[in-house]
Amino acid sequence: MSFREDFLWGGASAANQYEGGYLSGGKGLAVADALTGGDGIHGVPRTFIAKMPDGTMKKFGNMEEVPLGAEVIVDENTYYPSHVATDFYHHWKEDLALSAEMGFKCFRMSINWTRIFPNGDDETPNEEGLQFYEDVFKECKRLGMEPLVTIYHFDCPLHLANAYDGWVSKHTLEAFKRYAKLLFERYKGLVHYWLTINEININTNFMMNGVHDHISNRQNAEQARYNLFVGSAYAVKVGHEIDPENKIGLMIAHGVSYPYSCDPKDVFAELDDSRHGKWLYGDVQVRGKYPQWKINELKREGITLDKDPGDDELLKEGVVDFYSFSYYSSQAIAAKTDDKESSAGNQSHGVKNPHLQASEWGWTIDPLGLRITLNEIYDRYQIPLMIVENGLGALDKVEEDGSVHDPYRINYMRDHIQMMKDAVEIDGVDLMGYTPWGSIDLVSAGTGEMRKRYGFVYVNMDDDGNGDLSRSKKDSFFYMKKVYESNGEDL
Ligand code: P53
Repeated sequence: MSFREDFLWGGASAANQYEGGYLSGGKGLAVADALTGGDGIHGVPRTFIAKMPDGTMKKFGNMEEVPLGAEVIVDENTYYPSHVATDFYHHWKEDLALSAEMGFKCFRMSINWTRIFPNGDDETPNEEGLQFYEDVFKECKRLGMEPLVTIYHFDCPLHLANAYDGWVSKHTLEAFKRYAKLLFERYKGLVHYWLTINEININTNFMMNGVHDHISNRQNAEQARYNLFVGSAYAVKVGHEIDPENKIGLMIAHGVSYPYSCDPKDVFAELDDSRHGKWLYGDVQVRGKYPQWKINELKREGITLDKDPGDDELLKEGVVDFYSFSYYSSQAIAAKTDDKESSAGNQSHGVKNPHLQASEWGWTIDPLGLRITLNEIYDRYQIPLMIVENGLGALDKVEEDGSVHDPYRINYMRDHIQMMKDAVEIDGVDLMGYTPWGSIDLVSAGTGEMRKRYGFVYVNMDDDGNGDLSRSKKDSFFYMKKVYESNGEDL
């Protein structure tokens, strides 16, 4: 058995990195709109500018350090990559046509919360924003592509971050519930595939999510995590009530972790890291409750979650239909890390794996790790899986004739799709679809760079905002088209 006949081949994007039009059509400010670009290769982080309670301005490398009471602002004289991004807002017809030409059956995108509720918690929604997405979804359908819609992808409204400490607060949770419910009502019949919270496992630590004091204040971090779980469960429940046809998934940042050695201490370190970093999130959203080790941990640390009546039932009722995840790389985990080189990538801990090569940004390239990941998840939960992000962030060179030769990306795609095929054909994993990341170039979430490109379509835009935003096909465009049109047979 090869890939299903109805396999959802496609590509993935997120509004905060792709859409631009940051104040167009009534949109309000999101945290991402206040984050400057960084320099990933040279390790320069993205920054926020905040107005301090005493009126002075200060720069911060992380929301963690911005004190509550300070106001993160958008400074007129600073360049922010999300403001134009790669301008899906004005190029959506062209981009969807290019995607359909590549053979997409599915297009993953997210809705910008602040395009619907400019402050996150407004009384009435912004009709112009709602209409924008309706037009986009209709065009997807017309082109034979199922929209796969992420409700929340790194775009906490700036107002909720500044005034309410983002997801730490129940106010944010309640605002999210209203927002999610409205989307299900409005797009009923038009959208059938949904993801609740992008990479929920990195959401409390990631700087775009509006939580200020999450590293030193464990109580706040755990409450924010809990509120995200409740918000996700509510979305699943209400989404099913509004339309039983809806298929609603969770979304977790994966990447397999290997014990650095067969020393049981390394093996335990890996177990502990993986259950904190990944399995907790799957367990809550697939099994509907916190695992016992986590309950014990909270108790031991004296952390009490602020729960509302009915929450336990809600977590049970809001279990997902499918399990989606991002996969870019793997990491090695050691009990003792001080004598080893640390690894880069989108996962927090880890040491350098001597067996693997890495990308220009230091993310290891590990196709077999994808087959391992698919098996680990499927063995554990036995529900359908979907890979909703995968790909190689690389420096591309435009030739004089405008072409982009990206054999490194083609090799990465081929090797990973082969592993998906093995997982499906040999291991019997139930895989629904594959939407590689940033199929049309967009801004990097981690570094804010443009030059860290994932796309099969090149967008003429650089790190300083120069470029006419024109689109052109890379060599990988033609490769992916061949793969998709052969339902993954012709690699
Ligand atoms: P970039 C951090 C940790 C885990 C996943 O990443 C991450 C990040 C951000 O780096 O991002 C996911 O753009 C995410 C996308 C993001 C993609 O991976 O830093 O869902 O928004 O763009 C790739 O290379």
